[in-house]
Order: sequence, then C-alpha cells, then structure tokens
Amino acid sequence: MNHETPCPLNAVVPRPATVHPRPETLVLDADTTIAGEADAVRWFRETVGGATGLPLREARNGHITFRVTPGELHGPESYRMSITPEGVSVRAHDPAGAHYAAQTLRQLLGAGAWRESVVRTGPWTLPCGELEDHPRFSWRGCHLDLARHFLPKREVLRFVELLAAHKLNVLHLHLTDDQGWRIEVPGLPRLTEVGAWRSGSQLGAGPTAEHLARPHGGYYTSEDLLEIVSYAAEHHITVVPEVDVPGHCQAAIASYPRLGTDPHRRLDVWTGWGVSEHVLNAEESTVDFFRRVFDHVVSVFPSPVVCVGGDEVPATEWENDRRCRERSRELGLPEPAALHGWFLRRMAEHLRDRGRRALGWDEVLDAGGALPSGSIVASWRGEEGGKRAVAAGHDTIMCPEQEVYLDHRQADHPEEPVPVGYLRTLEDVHDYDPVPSDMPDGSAHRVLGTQAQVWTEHLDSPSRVDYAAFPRLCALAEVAWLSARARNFTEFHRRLATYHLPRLEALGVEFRPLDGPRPW
Ligand code: TNX
Repeated sequence: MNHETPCPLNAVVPRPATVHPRPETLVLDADTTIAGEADAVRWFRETVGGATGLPLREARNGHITFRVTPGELHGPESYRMSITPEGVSVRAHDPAGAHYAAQTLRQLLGAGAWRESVVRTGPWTLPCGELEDHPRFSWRGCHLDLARHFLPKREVLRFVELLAAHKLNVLHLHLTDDQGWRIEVPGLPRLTEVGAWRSGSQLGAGPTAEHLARPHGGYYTSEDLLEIVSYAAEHHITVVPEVDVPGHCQAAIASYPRLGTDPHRRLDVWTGWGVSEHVLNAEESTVDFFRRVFDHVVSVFPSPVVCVGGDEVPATEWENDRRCRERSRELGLPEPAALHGWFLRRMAEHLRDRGRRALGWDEVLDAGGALPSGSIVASWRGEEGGKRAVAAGHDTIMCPEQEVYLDHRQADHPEEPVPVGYLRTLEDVHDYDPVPSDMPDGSAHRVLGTQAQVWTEHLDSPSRVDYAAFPRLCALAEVAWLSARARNFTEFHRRLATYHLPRLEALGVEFRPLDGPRPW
C-alpha cells in the first residue's frame, strides 16, 4: 500500500458535511507554528509532531490556529476550517469540535502522519479548501466486552485512540458478566480475587484442547479505570461503565454465594458461553451490595449515564426456588419473573438519586415495572425496543444486532476466524439508518444515536478485537455522523481502500483486509 498518498478533503472518514476543495497546497515545515485551544494544540503537537518530526512550535499567531467560537457554528462538536497556502484557520463550537478538526488535519496529512515515530521527514502537505462538519448524533458509541476476555489496560487506551480517530465519542465498557468480573470494588475483595479468574474457556478463537484448558483472567484497579476515563476525556470520549444485573452475574455469585438464589451452593466463574441460569436473588442485602458496587462505579466514572445491563435474565431459578417465590409475593409482584424489573428499578432509582441516568438493554422494557424517567434503552434485539422506549417517553440508543454487532462474522469466507454465526458485512454496517422510517412523528430526537457492539466470547486477543472492529467501525462512524441520504457505499469503499486502510496499517491495526481474512 502507498503510505505517501495525501488524503483529499472529501476523502476524510467520516466524510465531512460540506467540502470546497481548492487546487493549492499548504506545506508544513520546521517553521510552521500552531496556536489556540490548548487541548487540540497539545494533541496535534504530540501525535502529528511525533509522526512527522515537525517541531510545530507554539506562537501567538500560529500558522495553524484552533479557535473556539460558540454560536457561529452548527452546534455542539461542530467546526469549520479553511486551509490556504498560508495556513489553517479552525473555528470550533467547543473543544470537542477543535479536537475533531485536529483529527481531520491528521487524516489529510496522509497515512505517514499516523505512525508513532518519524519514518520520513517530509515534505508534509495539506490540500487547500474549506470544510464544515457537525455530527448527526450526540451518542456515537462503541461497546467493548472486557468480561468475556480481559484486555490489558494499554489495549483499552489504544482502543480509545482508535475511536477518537473516527470521531466516536462514547466507549461503553462491559465490565462484568458470568465469565468474569473486571472492576475492583473497595471492601468487596472477592469480586476480583475470585470473580476475575476462570479455569478455562468453553470455546475460544481456535477451539483446540490446549486452548480450552487455558485459565483466563484479569481486572482493572480504580487507578487503571481513572486513567482510562481521563485518557478518554482528553479525546472527548465519555466512558459509560456497565455492571450487568440481575442476570449475567455468575462471576459475582461465585465470589459471594450469598448473592445467589441458593447461598449454600458453590459456583465457579463460568467457563461456558451463552447465558448462565444463575441469577441474583432479590434480597434486600443483595440490593444493598449492588448499591455499594454502583456507588463505587459512580465515584470512578463521571459519565452522566451508567449501564445496569438487564439483558437475558432467565427466570427459572426464581420460579423454582421457594424463597424467591415468597419474596416475589412479599413484594406484591405478579410472578417471580417480575423480580427482574423490580431489581433493575431499584438500581436505576439509586443511580437517579446519585444524579445519573440508567442505561439498560431492551429487555428492561419487558421486565415489568416502569423504569424511572430519564432512563435510556439500548435497542439491541432489532429496533422494536427503541420504538417502544420512545413511546414510553425514554431516550434510546439504536444498536441492533442485525446491523451493528461486530462480533458477527464479516464475510462468508471459509477461512474466517470463529465468529458469532451471523453475517454482518461492511456494507450492512454502512447502510444502517438509526432512525427507522416508521418512528412516530416528532420522536426522532429521542434516538440519541447509535453504537457498535464488540462482544468478545471469540475475541481472545487484541488482534482479534482489531479484526472484528475494523474496518466496520469506520463505516459506523459514517452512520453516526451522516444522514443515510448523504452516504454511498461504493464511494465510501473507495475512500476506505485508498486512504484509510493505509492509515490503519500505519497505526498497526490488524483490520480485516477487504479481499479476505488474515491467515490466523
Ligand atoms: C447477546 S447483546 C448478548 C451478549 C452476547 C452477544 C453475542 C446482549 C445485551 N447480550 O451477552 O455476548 O449476544 O453476540
């Protein structure tokens, strides 16, 4: 691939809203200076300076200036920029807009500007012209499952950079599940002493006997998570933490058996995939336990939204256990299955009392009992959940598995690595429209945005996460920034192949090549 091709203004991903290219170029050299919004300046100097060797000295009237001028522009996160042979002038609505302008400039410099260190010394040129950009949605997310497979902190930080490079602004971290508990909670040490480790895996990326037997684990300390949050904030990304209750909880029950429906049963952290039938009991002490967990979550993550999970909760244990049946009668519930909604409501109310909005997967709508107002529903089993949520007065994130699940296989090729079975091509992701055409009138604003899901049952290494996420996440960025009308797959595909895969390659991302799988 040619790493020297500079990227034209209209080839940026996601494609900017309006672009007026001009034939001239701006040459950046050792005398080029930079000024303006401090974070954008710092980020540009560190990344572009590091890759190009340009000193990019700060000077009062820099050749490249980032100014924040709210009011003049299109709204939150928007920016406008003009590139002439004399310099670059950026006007941004806010620091996020300035950061996106800096990201755009880095793309325009070509793939060489995405290396960690200097490979070629120049010349470094920018195409001239005017460009204006603003996102379609305020929630442009990617979810990452750290529970099924732990990723070292440095990989999570790298993932943050990759999201920022595509102007995505939410990283939803799935921190707990049947197969692992990944967040240290002060005062509840067994959650990570026991819950963060499992003896093997039922099916990994390459299901050999040796692979199955391999123990797996890891967790993040509060300091690790604070570092991730702060690094994400530098990139204008909100980290939305998820602690999944009251199902997907076997790792927590293995750590503290009193949380389960049978306190005398000793469970292991689950080694199987799928959904464990072991769920939380709905005792007051378990409510208190998870209030404590969420209090800690709130203390680490400043996100206004905290995810309580709520997906895939089998009611079998509640129905079969005498104490659970009694408990549900005592609470005045119509059936033991309604403990699902009852428990979630308690958690969502607790978060509301702490000034946070609860986010739940769309099963929360079936769980019985209305969610507190302000709660958000993630519509994953298609778009019905999102539509129902909006009808009930909630905001929604559209993230249907039929469109934007990146653990699903991306081509019908016999050599694809073990994926979740369904086919989700680059084109499927690209063509997704998060606002269904049959949304009730006047309710489109309740679709806050969209998010891709990277579940990791089969993604047991950073390479495999790269492979699943890219380049489909590039397509999701287009979905999150542009209306369906403004998108064209053939044109996107050409842009991606010519300018962006070389950029990902320069970054060291092990994306899925367009012409077939990697050999591992
Ligand atoms: C469903 S999406 C799940 C996850 C799995 C995923 C695999 C959701 C809320 N639950 O637990 O990892 O399918 O694609």
